[in-house]
Amino acid sequence: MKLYSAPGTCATAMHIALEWAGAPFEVEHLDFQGMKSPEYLMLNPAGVVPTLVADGTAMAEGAAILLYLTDRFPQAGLGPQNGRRRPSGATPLAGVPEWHIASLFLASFHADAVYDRRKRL
Ligand SMILES: N[C@@H](CCC(=O)N[C@@H](CS)C(=O)NCC(=O)O)C(=O)O
Repeated sequence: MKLYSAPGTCATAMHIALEWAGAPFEVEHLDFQGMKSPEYLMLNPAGVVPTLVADGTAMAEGAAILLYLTDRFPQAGLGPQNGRRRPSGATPLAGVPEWHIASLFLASFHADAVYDRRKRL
């Protein structure tokens, strides 16, 4: 799998999810110019990150990528735990950013604080 990302963006959440999934992957960091290159626009017509290429298919939208990784690597426990259920209904993606992206954002932005706290314990 290959993730197209850019440092400091929302795509960091997908990078973390790939690490947690434990699957082999590579990351290509793009700058804003690279996101608008004809080659990249073929993968993601919106010209934004993230894009995940898996099994020869390019996937856009961070929430969709997280759901894909959650389902493809169930052993990684990326989804809701302890009996909680993934939001469902007419708009199954609607609740995902709340419980998944937000937590991953927190984890990525506050990783140093978390590690420091662990060290102090
Ligand atoms: N709806 C998209 C939004 C992606 C998005 O806006 N990505 C930003 C970084 S967080 C980006 O690549 N911006 C570059 C630009 O707008 O040119 C998703 O959730 O994946």
